[in-house]
Amino acid sequence: NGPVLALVGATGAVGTVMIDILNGRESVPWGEIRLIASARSAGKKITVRGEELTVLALAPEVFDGVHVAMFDVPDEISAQWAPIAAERGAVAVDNSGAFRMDPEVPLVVPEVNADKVRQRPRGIIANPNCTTLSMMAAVGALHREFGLTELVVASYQAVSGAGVAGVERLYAELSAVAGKQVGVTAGDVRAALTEAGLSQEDSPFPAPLVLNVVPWAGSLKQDGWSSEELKVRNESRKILGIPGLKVSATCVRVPVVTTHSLAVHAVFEREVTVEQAHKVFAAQPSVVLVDDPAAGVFPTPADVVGGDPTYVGRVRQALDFPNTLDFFVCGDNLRKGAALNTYEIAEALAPEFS
Ligand code: 11C
Repeated sequence: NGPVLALVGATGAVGTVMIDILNGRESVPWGEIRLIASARSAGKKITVRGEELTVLALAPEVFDGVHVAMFDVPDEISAQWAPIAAERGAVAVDNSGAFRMDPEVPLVVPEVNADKVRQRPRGIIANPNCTTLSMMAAVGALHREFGLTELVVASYQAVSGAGVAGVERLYAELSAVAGKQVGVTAGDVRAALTEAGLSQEDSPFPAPLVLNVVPWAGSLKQDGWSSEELKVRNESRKILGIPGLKVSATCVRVPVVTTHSLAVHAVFEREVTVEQAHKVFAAQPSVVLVDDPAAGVFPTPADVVGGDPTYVGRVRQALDFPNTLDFFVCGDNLRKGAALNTYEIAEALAPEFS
């Protein structure tokens, strides 16, 4: 009566969105759904598709009989447990960074490289980082038509990319400055946060987020690059299957709760017009074109959060560069950026076990 699906990390930020996605699907191919989390959350009851399920503690035996196991947990937990799930016979679909660049693990965005789900010698399939994912459906569609050669992007990343702690911090900072005339002299925002008892050391971000933008996401890597910027480069190359793709990214955190945005400058082998690009976007089912600046119509996080598609607008031809397009994309970092893409991979696997 259908394959068995497991969700590891069922009580976390992405796991919670995953349960919303499972509950929102018209139908699902699964005969059984198992919810798994740390021992701390085990025993919790969560209703999935009308059935009250008890969260199980992560242990090797919980993967027995599981066909597809989705992991929405930190890198170190995935690194340890996805291979255990695979040994027990499940295909592990992992949303962490632990396996993305492993040559024996496909990195899949179904709209771009769905065929790769069958090439999984380790029994593990990786889901990209939410920043890369937020632009991949749009960039992949353009690449198919015009042949991508270069990508220069700046991200505008939401705080939920840093998990529940990121969201709580932004709300706390908003309360601390509410009604205060700050943001007018250097350091006055920091002073207002300190006065409200919010120390910078306790924040998941390296500077105040409220009334601010912070040009940093992830950890420090070589030559001043952040881990997030290198992920955008390396993962884009792997997903698109262009090992020599030239990529440069600057990742920036902004005071948005959920939905990452990116300003993209894309260079192609062939000539491309805005009209042609609009046609390509309109033909891609998971992309919604929102591009009428004369009417004030373009994608913004506040207008698209909670949605599944990638929203694209501000499509222009760069005036001084041939064969290029500039555009702006917004994608919900917890849905398509994380849970939804993982679930789409799991659904693509289901027929193998039905
Ligand atoms: C952020 N993109 O916004 C990150 C979160 O590699 O899966 C996801 C990190 C990852 O902070």
